Amino acid sequence: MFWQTTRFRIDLARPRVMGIVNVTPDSFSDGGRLGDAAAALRHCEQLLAEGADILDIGGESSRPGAAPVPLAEELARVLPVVQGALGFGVPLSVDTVKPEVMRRALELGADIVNDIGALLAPGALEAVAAFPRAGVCLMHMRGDPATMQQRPAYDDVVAEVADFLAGRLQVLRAAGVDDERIVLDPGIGFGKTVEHNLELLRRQPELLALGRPLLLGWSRKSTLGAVTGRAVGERLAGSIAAALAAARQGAAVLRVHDVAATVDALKVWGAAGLLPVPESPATRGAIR
Ligand code: 9MG
Repeated sequence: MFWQTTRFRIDLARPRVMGIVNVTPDSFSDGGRLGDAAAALRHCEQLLAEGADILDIGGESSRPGAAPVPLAEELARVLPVVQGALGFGVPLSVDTVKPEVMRRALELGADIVNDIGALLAPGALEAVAAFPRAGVCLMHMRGDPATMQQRPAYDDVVAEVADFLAGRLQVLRAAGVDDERIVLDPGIGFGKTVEHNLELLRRQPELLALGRPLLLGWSRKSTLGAVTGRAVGERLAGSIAAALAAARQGAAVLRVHDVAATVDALKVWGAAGLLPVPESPATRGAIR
């Protein structure tokens, strides 16, 4: 399967690694290291040197309880990094829920919108639909980052996530967005308990029936802390294990902080024959 994006048609015959670029002073992962565009661009180059296939640039933290960032501030954080990273020659994703950020980033030439709100914000669907080749990742979230971890409840988390994603897929199709532009994400940690997240991992193949590639973000998430007893800065091994499990269960894109370790782990599992086999040697590895 392929993911059509503004400049690239990404071959997903092997799992792709999406490196996280947080341009947020309060980022839970880098503690403000990437507070300016130059530092963020250096981080982009580092992730690419480590083997990232896609960069996901975001200016608003989505961790539970995070404060919203005003539009002007988010634009000021994200756009200079997108502008500077366009020359790196890899697909650029913009992690945002704001239609104006989507529009301005796509106008600059960004390739993908990664929306944890699944284009539900007024104007978001229109913003993406207006760019006929832009890729999009639609993520499931119950509630919003401010409230989502307040006793989330499901009868069947996998079925409910699948229903939601199937509904959003229909809405995008009706708006004229081609299937090939769309990737789906069950939203690990977004309005889900530890058990919900683990159930989504165990039963992830059921989501493949939606017919679109899956993107999974397990990196450093609190469920890994619950399983291992580790603080956020000590979750590398847990993150790699979860990424491998997700890839083994059919994930096409892995959103990660620790690119080098994830790339190595995927190479070893690929060599061991533990990952899905590429469709054809001719297209293997191509991002064009
Ligand atoms: C922005 N962001 C944080 N976690 C994420 C996840 O799991 N998936 C996607 N698509 N985006 C995420």
